[in-house]
Amino acid sequence: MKALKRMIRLTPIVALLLSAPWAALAQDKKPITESELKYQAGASPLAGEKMYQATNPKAPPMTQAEFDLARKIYFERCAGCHGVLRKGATGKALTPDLTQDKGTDYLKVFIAYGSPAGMPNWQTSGEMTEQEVDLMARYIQHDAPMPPEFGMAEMKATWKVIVPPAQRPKRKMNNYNIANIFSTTLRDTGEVALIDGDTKQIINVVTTGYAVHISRLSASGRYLFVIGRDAKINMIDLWMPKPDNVAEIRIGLEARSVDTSKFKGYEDKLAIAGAYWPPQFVIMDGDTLEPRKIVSTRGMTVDTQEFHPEPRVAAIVASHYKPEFVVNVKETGKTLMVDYSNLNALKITEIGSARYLHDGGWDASKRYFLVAANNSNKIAAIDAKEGKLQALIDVGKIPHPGRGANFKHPKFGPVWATSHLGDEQIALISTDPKRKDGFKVVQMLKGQGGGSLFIKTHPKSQHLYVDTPLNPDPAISQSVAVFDIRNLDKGFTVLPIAEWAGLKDDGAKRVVQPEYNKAGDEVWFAVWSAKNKESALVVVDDRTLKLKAVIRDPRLITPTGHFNVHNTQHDVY
Ligand code: DHE
Repeated sequence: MKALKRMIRLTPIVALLLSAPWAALAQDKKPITESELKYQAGASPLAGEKMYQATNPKAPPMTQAEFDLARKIYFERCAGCHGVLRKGATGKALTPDLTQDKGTDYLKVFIAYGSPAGMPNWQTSGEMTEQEVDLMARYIQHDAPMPPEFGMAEMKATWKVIVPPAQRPKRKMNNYNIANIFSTTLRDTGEVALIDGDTKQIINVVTTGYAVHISRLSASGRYLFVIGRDAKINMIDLWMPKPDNVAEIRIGLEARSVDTSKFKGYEDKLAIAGAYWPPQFVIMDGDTLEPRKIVSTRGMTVDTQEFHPEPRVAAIVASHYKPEFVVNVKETGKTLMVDYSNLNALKITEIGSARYLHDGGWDASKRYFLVAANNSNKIAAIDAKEGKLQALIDVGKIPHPGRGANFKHPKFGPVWATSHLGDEQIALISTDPKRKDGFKVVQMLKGQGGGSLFIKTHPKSQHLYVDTPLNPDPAISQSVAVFDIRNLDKGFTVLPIAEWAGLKDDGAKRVVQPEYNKAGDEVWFAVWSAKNKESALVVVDDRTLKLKAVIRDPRLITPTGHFNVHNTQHDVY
């Protein structure tokens, strides 16, 4: 009742503000979609970090307790879009110079009611109380508190070699077909399930970092590296009788990416991980994770050339052409080619493209790395041989390829494909530099809808799978579209993956990330529900597009990504 009265009192101001462009608060921004919002607005592990209260005398006062609560809410709900230091990313910048001019009432309306540009209606949706909205409106008028740095001493303090290299097996000590093991992210339990791709049995559930994100393989395929959102890396030895952790380290307070050196002569020698906070990447020994070199990514943006204090590290891949890591930096819109042949005289080639670089993968020749600049609706193609930008390609709204999909188009030759979070299109980009239309979109397919995250094919397959887990329509988020590569104009077939899982309860059952087995004749999907609901993995026979197996197990809590050892090791996608 009190809330309602308060809302009514705010009504004229609400009407005024909701019709006024929120863009006045920051740089002009395109509206963001519901799918993108769901994707970006995940809780940051920084919510649990201690930070000093920064009090701005021009802002409305806050007690220490209020500040601590507001800070926690900010990192749980807001930081994914507005950035750690509130400099803006998918969401607007919310620094005191911008927010104080607006005043508390104005800010409260925006937080409570949201905006057509994509700001959620936190109060009217019931996600925040009136008191919390008031708290947040005051909080964002104070200076953003700075989370702590994380240098060599902090890293070393978290570094553990659980089984030293000398005590590890000298040869494979199990009978698993290692190349066909899948590492499945169990997002909300902070674990990965190692699943035997041949028998579909769980080999081990290994404890990893918080809200674990991706898995990558060493060049030899022996070691599996897993990174959590809390920047913890776990190194798992697949040669052990029961594969398990042999080393771990935290390389920061928040992270998403990890990879290992793949160039000839450097196989299994080095590992690299990129952090969201602090904005930095770290090169480590490939067999122990001992940190060797930390490099900050703070610097100037590619376009307006202004300083950015928190350029997060997004996708990292290892070059096959040179002893280099390809490190993509989100907020500055730059790809760094990091030459790891001499860590004491580190050479970095900086290639500018567009903001905000996120995820990407190699073309079939592994010479070109194609990365989504998702806020610019572009794909940047990096030539790893020449160390230059090959092309900046306009695609659909918010491209999100995962690592993309490579196949031979019947008419246009080799192409790399991406789907989109913001629309239903699938962009096919020619990756043949000799063609006139090389590194241009040669065809746009129409999929089921927006909210797509991952797309996949395999050199032995004639199919292209496109998921749509963040589409608001459950019929679309719970199924997957399959195209016949030989006849793309025919449109797609829909596979009801969630229905095939046969789950009894009413979970979200989002179907996420197609991943092939080693042979390329079956495709695995996660059917992802909340932590307290049952989830499953569904395996499809790629030849017949019929259900082949359902993997259900009480330990499979919130499965999301899955990574086949062979395909991940050899960049097959
Ligand atoms: Fe991811 C890859 C960041 C939310 C599942 N994700 C990546 C990469 C980055 C990233 C930078 C590329 C890593 C690389 O290749 O080195 N992801 C982020 C976010 O910042 C974001 C938007 C919000 C967040 O809070 O983390 C986010 N991601 C998600 C999810 O909600 C997903 C769907 C479920 C989950 O497990 O959290 C998810 N992201 C994945 C997966 C990959 C990934 C499965 C690897 C794709 C691949 O094929 O390699």
